[in-house]
Amino acid sequence: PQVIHREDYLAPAWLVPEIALSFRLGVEETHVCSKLTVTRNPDGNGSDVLRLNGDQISPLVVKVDGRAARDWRMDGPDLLLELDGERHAIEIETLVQPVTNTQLMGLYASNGMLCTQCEAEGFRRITFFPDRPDVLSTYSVRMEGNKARFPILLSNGNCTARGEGAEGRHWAHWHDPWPKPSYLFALVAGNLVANTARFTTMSGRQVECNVWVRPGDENRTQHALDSLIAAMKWDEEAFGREYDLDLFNIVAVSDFNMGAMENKGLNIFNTRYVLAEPDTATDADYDAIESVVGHEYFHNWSGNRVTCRDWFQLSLKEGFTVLRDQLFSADMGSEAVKRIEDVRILRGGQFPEDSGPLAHPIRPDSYQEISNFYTSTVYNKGAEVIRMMRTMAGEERFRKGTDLYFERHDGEAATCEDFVRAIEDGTGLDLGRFRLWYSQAGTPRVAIAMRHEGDTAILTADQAVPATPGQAIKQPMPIPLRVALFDRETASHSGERLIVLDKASDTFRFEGCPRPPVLSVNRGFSAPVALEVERPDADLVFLAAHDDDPFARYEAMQSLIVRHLIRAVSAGLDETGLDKTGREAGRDAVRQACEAVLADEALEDLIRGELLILPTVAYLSEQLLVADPGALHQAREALKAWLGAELLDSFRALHDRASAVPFGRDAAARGARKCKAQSLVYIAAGDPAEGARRAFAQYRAADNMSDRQSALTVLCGLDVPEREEALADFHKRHEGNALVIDKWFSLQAGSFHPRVLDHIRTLAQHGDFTLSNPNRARALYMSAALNPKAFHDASGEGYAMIGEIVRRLDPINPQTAARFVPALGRWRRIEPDRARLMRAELEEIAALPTLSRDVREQVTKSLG
Ligand code: HT7
Ligand code: ZN
Repeated sequence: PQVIHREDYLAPAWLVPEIALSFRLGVEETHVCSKLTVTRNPDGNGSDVLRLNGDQISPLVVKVDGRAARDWRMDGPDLLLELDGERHAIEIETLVQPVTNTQLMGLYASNGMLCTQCEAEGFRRITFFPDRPDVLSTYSVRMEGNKARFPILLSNGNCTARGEGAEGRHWAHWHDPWPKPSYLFALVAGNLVANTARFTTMSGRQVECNVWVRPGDENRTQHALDSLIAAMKWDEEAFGREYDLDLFNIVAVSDFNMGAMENKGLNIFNTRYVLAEPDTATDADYDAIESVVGHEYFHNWSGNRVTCRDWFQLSLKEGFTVLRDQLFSADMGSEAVKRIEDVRILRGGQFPEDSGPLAHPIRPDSYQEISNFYTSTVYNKGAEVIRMMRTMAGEERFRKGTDLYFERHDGEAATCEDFVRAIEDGTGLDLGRFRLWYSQAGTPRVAIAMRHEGDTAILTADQAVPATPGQAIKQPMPIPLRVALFDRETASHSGERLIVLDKASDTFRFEGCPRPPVLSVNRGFSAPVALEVERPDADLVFLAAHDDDPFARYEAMQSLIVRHLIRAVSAGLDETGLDKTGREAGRDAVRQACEAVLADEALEDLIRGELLILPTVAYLSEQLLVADPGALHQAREALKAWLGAELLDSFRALHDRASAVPFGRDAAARGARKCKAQSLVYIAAGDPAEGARRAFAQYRAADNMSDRQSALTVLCGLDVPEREEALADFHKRHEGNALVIDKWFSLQAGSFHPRVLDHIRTLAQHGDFTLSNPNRARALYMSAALNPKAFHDASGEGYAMIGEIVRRLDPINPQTAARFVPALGRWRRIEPDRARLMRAELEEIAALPTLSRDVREQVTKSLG
C-alpha cells in the first residue's frame, strides 16, 4: 500500500486561481464541465507536469487553451498534463453516476436529491483537479437541471443569476468570492424548503440564514436555526470573527458519512444534527445540534478562511474548532456539565485509541487513507492540547494569540506550527517543549503523591508517556495542572494554583497548610492525562461532597468507583462487599459519596445527574493492562444493583420529585429529566419489578422524547412483558421518522438484556433495516460494538457480528465500514480467550481478496 509521509510535503508545481464548473444534473448521470485557469507556482519545484487527481472517473474531453490536448496521460487514477509557460486554460469534461455512489463521497443521490461531500478527497470523484488543500481557487458554478425534480439549486457563495430553460429545465449561477480548496466545494439540488432568519453582523451587514430540509420537516428546524444565529453572535464576541458572505445555507441530508460538513456558505448536515422537536429529540440531541451547528459555523474562520496546508495538519482546523464549539456550548448552557461530558467523550473514545494499535499523534506522520484520521485523537485530544495553551496563557492573552493567528494567516493554507508560533507570539508563552504534544502519541501517565511537613504540603509528580506504534521512546511534556488544597475542617481552600510539570519528575511546595490537606488536582481536567494519585478513599468521599470545582467532584466520584470496581474484579467480592482477603473493597465509600450527592440540596440537578453516571466498561478496561470485559461488566452491574437496593428510598424520592417537574427546556427542567433517568436506572437495578413499573408508567406519561427514551432504555434491559409493549408502541408512534426509528434500533442493540444478541440478529432482518444508510447501520451495529454485554459475549458472537458487518459494508461504504474495525483492534488489551476470537475476525477480514484502502489500513495496523 502507498504510504503518504508528512515530511515528503512538496508545494504544488501549478496553482489554480480560478475554476468555472458547469453541471448538467441528473440522478442517474450528471455531466460536469470544468474550466481551470492554471498558473505556474513561483514557490513550486518548476515541474511542467500538472497532476489532476481523479477517482473512478475518466475524461470525456481534455483541452488546453481551447484545443484538444495531446500531451496528457493517466497515472493510475490521475490525469497528468505537460505544460510549458506560465498560464493556461484547461477544459475537462466528465460524467458521474450519483445514484450508484454508495460511498457517499463526491456527488451522490440521497432521497432523490443530489448533494456532494468533498472532504477529504471527494472532489476528485467529480472532476479532475489538484485535489489538495493548499490549492485555493475562486469558484463560479453553473447548475442546470429539471425544475420539477430539482426546484432548489444551491452552491457556495452567492447566487448571481437564475433562469428558465427549455423542456422544464432551469439553471442557476453561483459565485464564491473567497478562494477555497476543493474540499470546501459543495452543491445541492432537490426539493427543499427553508426556515429563514436574518442576522446583522458586528459591522452592520445583513446575512440571510437558511436551514433547508425536505418538505414536512420544516417545523423541526427552529433549534438549528437559533443555534446558528447564536453561534454567529458568539464568534463575534468570543473570537472577534465576523461572517463574510450575504448568505449562509445549511442543508439536511439523510445519507451522510459523518456529522456535517463546513463547505463555504453551504454547510451540509446529517439530518440527525438538524431536526429536533421535543416529541422526537432528547435533551442530548438538542445539545448535539447546538454543538455541531456551532462547530461547522466556526470552521468559517478556523478551517475556511485559514485552511490546512496538507491533511497532516487536520488538527489545525479540527482541534481548534472543537475547542471553539466546546467553549460555545459551555457559554450557552452549563460550563461544568459541558466539561464533564467532554472529558467523558475523551476518555471513552480517545484514551483507548491512544493506548491501542491505531495510536497516532494529533499531527500524524503518515497515513494510507486520510479518512481514517478523522479520529478522536485529531479532534478531541487536538482540542485539549489547544485548551492547555489557553489555560497556561489565560483567556485574554490566548485571545491575543488567536487574533494574531487569524490576521497572519487569513487566506492561507497553514500548518500546526504556524498556529503554535502565533499563539507563542501573541501570548508571550514559550511553547518550545509544548510542541511535543503535536508529535508524540500516547496518554501521559502522571503519578502524584503528597506529604505534609510543618505547615507545608509537598507534592511530588512523575510523568511517563507510554510507547506507541512507531514511537518507542518519549520525552516528558509540559503538563499544566490546576491544584487546590482543601482544609478538611473548613472544607475550603485558599485559592487554586496552576503548576506546570515539564520534567519527568518534579516537586511543588504549598506553604500555609497547618493540617494535612485534601488534594484536588487536575481540576477542570486541565491536562489530558491519566492520573494516579495516592489518596485514601476518605479524601475522595470528601472531594465528592465538598469540592467547589464540579468537575473535581465528578472526578472524585469516578475515582472511587473505578478503584472499587478494579479491586472487585482483581480480588473477587462476596455479597458483604469484602474481597477474598477479607478487605473492604471501597464499596461503602462509593455509597457514602452517592448519598452526599443525592442529599446535597444546593447542587444543580444537571450536575447531580452527571455525578451519578457510572464509568463505562471501556473506561474501566483502560485502567488495566489486560482486561476481562465480562468480569468488569458484571462487577459494574453488581455495584449498580447494590447501590440501587441500598439507596432505594433516596432514588425513589429523586424519581418522584423529578417526575413532578413539568416539561421545559430550561436548565432546571432538563436537570430534573436527567435525574429522573439516572434514578430510574438505579431503581431498576436494585428492584427490577419496581423499576419495570416505574419505567412503564414514565413511558406512558412522557410528553417528550427524553423521558420516553430513558424509560424505554430501562425497559429494554429487563426481561418483562412491558418491554415488548413499549417497544411496539414506540415503533408505531414514530413510524416513518427515520431518526426516531434509529433510536429504536440503537436502544435495543445497546441494552444489557440477557438475550441482546438474539435481538440484534432479529433486528437485522427487520424491514426498516438497511446497511446502505450510515445512520441506520450505526444505530444497530455501532450500538452493538459499544455494548460490552453484546460485543464481548464470551461466545465470540459479538465479534463475529462486527467482523461480518465490516466485510459486508466495505464494498458499499468503506469509510463507514472502517469505523467498526477499532473495536476489534483492541484485542491485545483483552483477556486471552476473547483476544483470540477478536484476532480471528480481523484475520478473516484481512484474508478477503478485495478490500478498500480504508479497511485494509485499519485491519493491518490492528493485527500488526
Ligand atoms: N470537516 C468535516 C469532515 C467530514 C468528513 C470527512 C471524511 C468523510 C466525510 C466527511 N464529512 C465531514 C466535518 C467536521 O469536522 O466539521
Ligand atoms: Zn470540524
